[in-house]
Amino acid sequence: MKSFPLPPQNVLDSILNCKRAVVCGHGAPDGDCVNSVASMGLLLKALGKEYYLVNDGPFFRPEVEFIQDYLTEELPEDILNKETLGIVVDCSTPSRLGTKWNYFKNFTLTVVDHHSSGEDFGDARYIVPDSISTTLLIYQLYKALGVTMTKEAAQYIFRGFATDSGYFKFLHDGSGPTLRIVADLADCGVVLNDEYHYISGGKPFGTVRFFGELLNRVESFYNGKVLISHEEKEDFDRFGDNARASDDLYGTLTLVKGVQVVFFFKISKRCEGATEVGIRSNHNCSFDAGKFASLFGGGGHAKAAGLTVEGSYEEVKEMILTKVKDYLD
Ligand SMILES: [Mn+2]
Repeated sequence: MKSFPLPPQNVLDSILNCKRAVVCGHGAPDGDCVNSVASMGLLLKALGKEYYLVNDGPFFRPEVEFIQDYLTEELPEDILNKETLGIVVDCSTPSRLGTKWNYFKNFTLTVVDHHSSGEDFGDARYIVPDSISTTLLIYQLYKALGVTMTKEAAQYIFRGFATDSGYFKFLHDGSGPTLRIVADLADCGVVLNDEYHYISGGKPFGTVRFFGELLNRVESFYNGKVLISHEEKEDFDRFGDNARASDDLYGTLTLVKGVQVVFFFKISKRCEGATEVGIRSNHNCSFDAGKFASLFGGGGHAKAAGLTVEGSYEEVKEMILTKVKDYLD
């Protein structure tokens, strides 16, 4: 990417001319999603707009919990019409808004997103698959609309970027424009060292033990091209409900020599009797995690994706391992 694609005029107009706005991202939000919602809220506030932030949740990760303090549970009946602008952020299909789509189907819609797959919905769209995070697109909206970037807004934008870039690890060639934005965010008061500890620090002790257990369970298939691990029901009691070790697991396993793809099997909290599978592919191989996930109704990016399917760990593992061999280099 030589330069960052700027927001289309109809997207800018939709925001400037709206009477009020409601902002929403996908359910079970990640860091990019909630920080997109938060920074978009501050933008609307700076423009003097009446606005509401909504999200279906759940909010499982510590770094996304803060957004709950800013969310509205029930929107007033009388704003559910075309005079209200619905701003969808970090979400490529209406269904991922969950129950909030019941609100959004009544609104005029603007979509701001960086997913490469999905549905072509909304009245105005600012879609940049080359942008590593949705928050960087919101940064562009601040610039284009001439809204001053406060330190708080800059922190939200940086945190979304940090989440989706694996704290800079996933940036590839042509990342100059992205890094120039990060430099600007630093000028706005973002301290990268502080942010690293804010985002990654404060782990419960159980997370370390859980990580050790998950490493013990790693199994290798297809000459080490596929590595898998899984969680078990008892883990929640042993290590604590909020012990999340998946990021550490992916970070470690994707660096193993010869590995192409890592699968982590989780017991679904959202869907009784289903298994969730996190997928991460190695930097140097052609395995497309998002495409593979879509075979099972999931989705995501080339290097990181996820899916949820009915069935026990053993059943889903068998299914995935059978299918994956056709996609290895
Ligand atoms: Mn994102």
